[in-house]
Order: sequence, then C-alpha cells, then structure tokens
Amino acid sequence: MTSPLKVAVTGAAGQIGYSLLFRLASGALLGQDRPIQLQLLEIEPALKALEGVVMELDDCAFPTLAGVEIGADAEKVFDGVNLALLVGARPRGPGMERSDLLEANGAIFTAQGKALNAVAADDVRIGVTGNPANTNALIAMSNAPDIPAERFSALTRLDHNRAISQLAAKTGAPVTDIKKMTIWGNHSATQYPDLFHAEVGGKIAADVVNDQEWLENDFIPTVAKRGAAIIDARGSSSAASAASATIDAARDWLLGSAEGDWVSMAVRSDGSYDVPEGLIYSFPVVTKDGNWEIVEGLDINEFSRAKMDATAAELTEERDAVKGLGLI
Ligand code: NAX
Repeated sequence: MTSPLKVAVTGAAGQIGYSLLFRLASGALLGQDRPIQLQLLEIEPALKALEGVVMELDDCAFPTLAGVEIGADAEKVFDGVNLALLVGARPRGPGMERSDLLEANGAIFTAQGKALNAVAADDVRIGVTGNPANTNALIAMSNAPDIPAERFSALTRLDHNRAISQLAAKTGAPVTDIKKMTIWGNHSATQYPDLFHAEVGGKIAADVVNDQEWLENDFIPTVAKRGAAIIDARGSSSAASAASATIDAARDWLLGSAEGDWVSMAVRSDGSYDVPEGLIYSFPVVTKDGNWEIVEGLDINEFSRAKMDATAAELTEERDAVKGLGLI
C-alpha cells in the first residue's frame, strides 16, 4: 500500500472538525486506495474533547485511516504534513472590534505559518478555512518564507457551492449541469458570485436566467449572506457544508479540477484581472497535479468590474490593517 498522506487539521475539536475528520478518514479526500494519517491541532483546553472525537474515529474502524495524532504544539503536529487544513480560528466575541479580531487571529496564523515553514513536508499545501480566511491565509503565507506562496489558499469553495445550488434551484437544472461558477474576491459579504461566465447546460447563466433584478437583488445577496441565514435557522454557523467544501477544495487541488470546468479558490493575486498583486483573492482556477492556474482572458463587464473592485478594496483594507499590526 502507498504511504499515508499526512493531513493536519487545526481546530479539530470544533464544529467543522466534527464533520471534516470523519469524511477525511472515510476516504472522501483521496478515495479508498490511499490511506491518510490525521495530525490534529487544538488549544490545550480543547484537547480532552478532541480525545473523545478520536475515540469515535477509532470506533468507526475506517480502513483508510492509518493513524491519528493530537496535540497543542504546532511544531509537533505539523511535522511532515503534506496537507494542512487550517480551520481553527478565533471567533468574534462580544465587544470585539474588527482590529481585535484581526490581531487575535494574527497571533494564531503567524505562529502556524512559522511552524509550517519549519516542519511541514516539502510538498505541503495549505488551505485556510478559519475566518477571516483570506487575510489569515495572507498572514500564514507571509510568515512561511520557505514555502512557495502558491501553496497557500483560502476557502471560497463553500460560496462557490452555494452559488451553484442557488442557480440550480432558480433554473431547475441539476447541479451537474452547472459549470464555470466563479466567486471573485473575499470570503465575506463583498464576495462576487459571477453568472456572466457560469454556464447552465452549456449556455451562459446570466442569459438563461435573463433577470438582472434577481441576479443583483436576490442571487448575489443570498449567496453572500448564506452564512448568516444558516446561523439564524440553525442557531450555529455552517459546519457540515463548510467541511464538505473544505474537502472539495483540497481534493480538486491535489487531484485536479474536472475537464471543461473550473473552481473558485482564493490564491495570491499575480495582478490578473487588475486585482492588486499579493492579495489573497478568489479567482476562477483550474487545478492539476497539486498546482492551480488562474483562468485568464474572461471578458469583464462594467457590473462585474465594480463588484470585483469593491471586494478587492475590502481585502486591501484588511491587508493594510494587518500590516499596521506588524503581522505581515
Ligand atoms: P468552532 O468554534 O466550533 O471551532 C473552532 C475550534 O478551533 C475550537 O475547537 C477552538 O478550540 C479551536 N482553536 C482556536 N484557536 C486555535 C489554535 N490557535 N490552534 C488550534 N485550534 C484552535 O468553529 P467552527 O464552526 O468549527 O468554525 C471554524 C472556523 O471556520 C471559524 O473561523 C469560522 O468562522 C470559519 N468558517 C469559514 C467558512 C468558509 O467558508 N471559509 C464557512 C464556515 C465557518 O464559518
């Protein structure tokens, strides 16, 4: 049997972790032929709860789970990992300003970036789910100078999947008929889900829908604010869908995106589409053999341009704020 892929998950005792770990262990990432080894990071007070989760993982007797290690020391837990899924982050507490949130997460992602830089495997890929995901990825990347910048990405796949689902519901098409969805920008309310390049059964989605009012005032806000709607309904934030998207993103990154389609990933901007270079910005990308490439040459209309610029402006502000705090 091939050697196990070593996968680190941070925040492993949290809500997303409770769904993510079982799907990773059962083969949702790499199929039934490649075992994985889980290396789980938590803060000290959550280690006992994590032990309970590991007991449940043991009780599943997953054939593809080669082993599990847990700990609170990032340099130990990240040792030799090929894939790091950075899920744990500091949520916004009562009375916390945005700058407090950036600072609290900055402390986490500077330390984790440094630890990955020191001990991860040479082929490591790092996916950031913990919010503010784009800026956390930027902080980790900036603190890991020996890891190529293109190995870092932040999760906008949940937004991408939400956009596909909303479009499928509107058009009556199955989700499998929807291709080339793009989320541009930040994983936040300013994100821009683009129907001018997405296709429904091979036709441009905006033409199929032919309803600018729905596109602007229903579709975009529904996708962008879906997280809040889930909190309203469920009493806690999206967890199973976030775990599923985290796996979708990692699987496509490692194994390749589907022929004739693309996926959304927040990656370091190289200036494509006039997005300021260096921002971690969500683009349409194709992936192959563990690498991604931005889909170039799409025509951008005026409506899209304004939305893409607005989300870039928000990310620029976040970057300037963490720069001001000395985190990057
Ligand atoms: P939970 O609060 O249930 O779990 C987070 C876990 O992280 C906790 O167990 C905590 O002890 C741990 N943690 C905190 N600091 C840590 C550190 N320094 N090292 C290791 N572990 C640490 O949150 P959950 O619902 O699982 O969400 C996790 C993160 O995902 C949050 O930041 C959340 O905002 C973010 N999300 C991102 C999404 C995306 O699409 N990018 C969607 C879902 C989710 O909102």
